[in-house]
Amino acid sequence: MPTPLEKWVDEVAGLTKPDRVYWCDGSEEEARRIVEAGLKEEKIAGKPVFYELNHRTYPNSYLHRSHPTDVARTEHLTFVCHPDRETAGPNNNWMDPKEAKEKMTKLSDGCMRGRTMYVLPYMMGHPKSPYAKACIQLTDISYVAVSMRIMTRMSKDVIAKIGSSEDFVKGIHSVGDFDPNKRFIMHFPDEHLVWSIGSGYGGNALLGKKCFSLRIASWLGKQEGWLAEHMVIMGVEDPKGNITYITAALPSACGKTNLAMMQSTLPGYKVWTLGDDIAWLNVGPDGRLWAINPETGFFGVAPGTSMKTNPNMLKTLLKGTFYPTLFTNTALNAETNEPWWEGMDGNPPAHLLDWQGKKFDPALGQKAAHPNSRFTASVYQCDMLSKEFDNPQGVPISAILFGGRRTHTIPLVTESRSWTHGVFLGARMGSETTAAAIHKEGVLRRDPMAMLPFCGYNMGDYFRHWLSIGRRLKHPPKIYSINWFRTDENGKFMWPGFGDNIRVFKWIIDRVNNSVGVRETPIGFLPHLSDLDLSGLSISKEHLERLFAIDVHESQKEAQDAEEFFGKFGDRFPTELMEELHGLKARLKGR
Ligand code: GTP
Ligand code: SPV
Ligand code: MN
Repeated sequence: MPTPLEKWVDEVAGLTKPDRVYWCDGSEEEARRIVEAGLKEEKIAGKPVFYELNHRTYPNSYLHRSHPTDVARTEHLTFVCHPDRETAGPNNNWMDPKEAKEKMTKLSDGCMRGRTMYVLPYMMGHPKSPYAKACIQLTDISYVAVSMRIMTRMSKDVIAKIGSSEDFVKGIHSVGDFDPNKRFIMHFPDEHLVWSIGSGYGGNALLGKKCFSLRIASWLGKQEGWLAEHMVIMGVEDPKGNITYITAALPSACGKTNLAMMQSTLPGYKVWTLGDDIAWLNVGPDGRLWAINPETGFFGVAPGTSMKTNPNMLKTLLKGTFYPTLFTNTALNAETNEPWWEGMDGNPPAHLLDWQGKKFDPALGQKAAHPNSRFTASVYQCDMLSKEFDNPQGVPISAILFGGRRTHTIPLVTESRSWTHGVFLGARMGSETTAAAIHKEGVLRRDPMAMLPFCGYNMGDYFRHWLSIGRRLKHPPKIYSINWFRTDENGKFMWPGFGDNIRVFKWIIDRVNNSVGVRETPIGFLPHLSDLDLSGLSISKEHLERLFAIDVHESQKEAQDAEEFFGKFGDRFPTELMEELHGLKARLKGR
């Protein structure tokens, strides 16, 4: 008797008609073979899936050039198919599940012909964690198979764990013919199923990542009483050796990987990495909030990563273990056979190929690496990985940070007055858009909790869920709003950022330990500027004041914009948060 898993794999193979079906075991030897297939047999628009890089300087590293139309998440082609539109909410594209299935079935008929279907068994979360989930993804491209082996705990043990159960997370993925008109990323939350066709890119194709661990998991979390969030998890060790665990939600390409790997500029402070993209948050029996990172890899933005901004990330990339390191859509130094991107070091090298493999001509004024070019590397290559990384229970969280790219209005750091006010600070978040998804860059959009593209259900209900989690916490984390991106009249970032962000963390830890006070303002609690440790930084008092300046007119406009956004959720938007908004408006008016 075939198991439900075997039956499902057979059914999908019957529809997609691959030449071969290959069940992965997650071994090193197997990874080498799949890379080999990507170097030689498999093609994308007639070109290889992988190119070998200089293994002397970049051990076990490969370059992947995607299809030219397939360079970022495609939010407009991403659907959450709840039985009714209301449950998906105004924050999601919705399609009736039956209609979506019919559409995908039609598009998938024979879509794997001539290819291998890889069956990937993996866990999101440590297998011993009570919060972990057993998953199977089917894919027809080596790049996704190898990436998933880096990003998740892939092992044949997962097949044994699933056994004859029907209870496993399903992902069907095919690159199809990369036609953007036939590209869809469909979620069926009630069936724990993601079905994606037409793209091989990151969040569109690594279905354990955003599709399952955020969109579907957020829905599971709503039903089961936990949260799936777009957050970095880090431990910050102080000079006495105490470690404070903190999570931070920032929209795509707004600094999570950089926080996760922060090289502190304050003596005695050290950051330990737990995750750079996704946190699953559970209320522990002790009434604290506990976080695990369901992933085991970094899929990080390459441009801007340098020995100056993020030395720990570069060291991780160069470590070279039996997990391969992948570079996607970076430029290539044709002389040294090494990857290159803007902001890595100095001027472009003389013999540079751009992300599509064409000779790079700086005179054309284009970037050599795609702005959303990325690296994929195992967390186990990271020297600053927290010793708690594999702890099945996770780590207890003392502070939650909400931030975005805001050139104006939002101060460097603001403390919330309560959990509810903190949820309000998360709900009113906005950020200027980046290259991580296909849309116009640099436009301010509301992005509550950095989850707008990833919340798998109505965000009005999501805000209520956040409030209900707060009610169950005996020791709730403090909640902060942060902003590293405020600019001056010349458009220059006013805060040095990167390793100097530790100065804000030090203040937050001092607040968690109740060792410094705050000043009350209409928008929340701000630091006494003298409590910020700016030793070794040359920053004038006037400059610092501008980082914290509250412009009443701008803040009123901000509140107005948030109110319009909240209005989209109608009755589902919680009154507690509307009261926070009214309180803010009244305080800004001086009442
Ligand atoms: P996703 O992987 O897309 O979810 O993004 P992420 O939040 O992990 O973003 P990442 O850390 O890769 O940041 C990407 C961009 O933000 C790069 O261009 C960085 O140079 C820039 N960045 C990160 N931290 C800072 C900072 O403190 N200050 C400034 N000015 N830029 C920063
Ligand atoms: C993001 O866009 O937030 C990412 C990259 O982390 S992707 O995996 O493509 O979603
Ligand atoms: Mn992300």
